[in-house]
Amino acid sequence: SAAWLRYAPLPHDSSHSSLPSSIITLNSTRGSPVYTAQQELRRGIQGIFGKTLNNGTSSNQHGAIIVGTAQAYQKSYGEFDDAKELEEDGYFLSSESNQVLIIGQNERGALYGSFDYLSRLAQGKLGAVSYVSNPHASIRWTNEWDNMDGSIERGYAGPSIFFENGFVTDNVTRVAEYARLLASIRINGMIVNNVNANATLLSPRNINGLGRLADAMRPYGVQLGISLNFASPQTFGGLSTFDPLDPAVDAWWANITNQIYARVPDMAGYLVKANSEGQPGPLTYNRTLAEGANMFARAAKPHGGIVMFRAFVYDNHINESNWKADRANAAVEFFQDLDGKFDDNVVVQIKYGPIDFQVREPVSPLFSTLRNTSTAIELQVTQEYLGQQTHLVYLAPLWKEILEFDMKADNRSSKVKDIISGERFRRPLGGSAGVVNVGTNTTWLGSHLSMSNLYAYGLLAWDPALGAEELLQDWIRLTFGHDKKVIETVTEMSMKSWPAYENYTGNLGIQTLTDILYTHFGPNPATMDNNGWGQWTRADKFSIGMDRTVKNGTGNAGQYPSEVAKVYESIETTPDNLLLWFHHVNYTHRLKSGKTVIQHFYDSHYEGAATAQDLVEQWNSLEGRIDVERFEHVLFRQKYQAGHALVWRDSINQFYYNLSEIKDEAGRVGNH
Ligand code: GCW
Repeated sequence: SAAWLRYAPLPHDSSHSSLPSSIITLNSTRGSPVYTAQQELRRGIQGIFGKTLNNGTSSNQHGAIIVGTAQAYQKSYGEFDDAKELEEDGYFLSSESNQVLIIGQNERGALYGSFDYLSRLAQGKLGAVSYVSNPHASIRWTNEWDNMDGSIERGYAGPSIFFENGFVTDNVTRVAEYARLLASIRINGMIVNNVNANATLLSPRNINGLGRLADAMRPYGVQLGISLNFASPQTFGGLSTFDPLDPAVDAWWANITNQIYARVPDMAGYLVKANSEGQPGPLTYNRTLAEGANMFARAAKPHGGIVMFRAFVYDNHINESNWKADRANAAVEFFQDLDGKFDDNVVVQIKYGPIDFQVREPVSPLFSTLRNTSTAIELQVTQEYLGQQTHLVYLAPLWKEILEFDMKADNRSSKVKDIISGERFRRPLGGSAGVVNVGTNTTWLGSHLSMSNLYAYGLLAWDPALGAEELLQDWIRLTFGHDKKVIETVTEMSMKSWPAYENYTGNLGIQTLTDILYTHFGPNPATMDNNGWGQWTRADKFSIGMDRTVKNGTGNAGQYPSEVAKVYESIETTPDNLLLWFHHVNYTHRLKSGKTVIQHFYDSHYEGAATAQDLVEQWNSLEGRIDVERFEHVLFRQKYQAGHALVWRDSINQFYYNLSEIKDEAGRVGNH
C-alpha cells in the first residue's frame, strides 16, 4: 500500500556525501502541510539512507534542509529572489550546496517540493538542482465514484475507503494514506462521492463525517469536495420543488452549504451531474443548465467554493434510424448557447472525448466551443472500458495525445492543455479531474501496474509537458527499484499496452466494442447498435462506421474549429485511427497503410493479442528481481489478460467475418 512512496534503501554503490544532517521547519504547527513535509522528509531520508535528521536551528543552517513557505523563509532569512516567480502551490527546490531549500509559495507548495526532493533521492538522482516548479493549472482533482453503501461505481479494488452502510466511515486511516499519495503527485482536491449522488450525504451525521474526512486530508493539502444530487431539496429537504430559480430552493442550498462549510471551512467545492443518464436537473423546470449550475455557484461563492458542472449531458434514447442523430454532438448542442452565462466560480468539466472514455476518441469539440466559460478535462484512471485493471493499459500516452491536441481555434495554436489551464481563452479557473475509484484493496486500484496511471495523472495535471515514458520510468524506479532489466521490461510492457489493447478491442476509431449495456467488460460488438445509447458502429454486411461529416452525416466534424473540421470532413485527411469515428466506409475501403478496413481488423486483432501473450513472457523474465508477492500478483493478471485477449481477438474477428463474409487473407478467420 506504500505504492510509489516506499523510500527503499538505495543500492550500496550510491553514496551521497553532502546529504544534510538536520532539518529546519519554518512552521511546526501539527497537522499543517509544512509539518507533514518535515515528517515526510525524516521518514524518507531514514528509509533511503538510514539516516536520522536532527532538529536544525537557524543559527546553524549549514548541512540543513530548510522547508517552509516563502513568507516564513523571508521572515527568518531575508529577501529571496526566486519568491517572485512562485505561483499558487508552486515551490522552489535547491540542493546546490550542502544546504537544501524547499520553499513553497504556500504550505502545500512546500509539501510538494519535499515530495519532489524525496522522489529524486529515492531514484538516486543525487545531483545538485535549483529550480522553480509551478502548476500548469489550479484545479488538480480526483473524482471518486463511491456510493454511500460502500460500493464503488466502476471501481475495481474492493469497497469504499470513505463510506459504509450509508454513512461516512469512522476509521479514516486509509483516507489519510490516500491523501498522502495524492499530495506526492500534487493533487489538491478530491470529490469523495459518486456523481450519481445520494442526498443522504447531506444529513447532519454525514456532514460531520465529511468533516472527519477533510480533517484526515488537510495535513496533505488535499481539499475535500462532494457531488450533489440536483433533486435534494425535494427528495431530502422536503420542499415541493427543486426548481433552481425558486427562492426557497436557493435558500435551502445556501443553508446546507453553510452547514457543510461550518464543519469543513476549506471545502474545495461541488461536483454536479445533472440531466444525464436519469439524473435530475434543471431541464425538468425548463431552466437552463447554466441556471442550474449557478444556483450551486451562488451557495458556494461566499465560502470560496468552486462548482464543477459536468458536460456529460446527453439523451440516451436516440434513434439509430435517423442518419443524422449523434450522441457525439450532444455536449456542444447543450452548452454552446450557454457560453458566458456561467458564474465565475463555475467550471464545466468535459470528458476528453465526445462519447465516453473509449480506447480512442477525438478530443471533445466542446473544449473550443466554450471561450467565456472555465473548463476542466475529465480523465479516467479507473479502467472502466479498458480492462478494469485486469489488462495492463498505460494511459499516459492516450492522455498526452489529447492534451497536446491542437484545436486551432481562430487559426491560432489552441492545445487542449492550454485551454484547460485557462491560458488560451484567459479564464480564471481550469484544470483536470481524474476518476480514480481506489478501494480498500492494498494495491489501491486492484493491480500494481495500474498505479502508473494514477502517478502519471497527477503529474500531468501539474505539468502536461512531461513525457509519458519519463513519468513511467520514474514510477518504476520508485515502485520496483533500480534494476535495469526491471526498468526496461516494465517500460516496454507499459508503452506497448495501449496500442495492443486498441488493436485487440476496437480499432480505427470504432470505439472499444465492449459490452456497453451492462458490464463494460469483454467483447460484445453486438451491443453497440440497435439501442438508444448512441455508441453506434452502423455496421452492416458491406460497410461500417459513423458518418459524422457535414456534407452527408451528423455534422459532428463541423463542431470543430475550421482547420480541424476540414481534416475530419474528408476521408483522405482523417487519420486511420479515427476513420470509422468520422466516416462510414466499405469493409474493402483501403486505408493509408494500403490494407482494407476488414483486413486491418483481422490483422490488428492478431497483433494485439500476440502482444498480450508477450507481456506474460516479459513479466516472467523478471522472476527473482521483484518480491514474490507482487511478482505473483501481476503474473496472475498478465495471464488473465493473455487469455482474455484471445477471446477478444476471436470474438471480434468472427463477428465481422460473419457480417461481411469477407475472407481473411491470412486464412485465420472464418469457418473452419
Ligand atoms: O459511462 C458512464 C459510466 C457510468 C458513469 C457515467 C458518468 C458515474 O458507465 O458508470 O456514472 O458514465 O460518467 O456519469
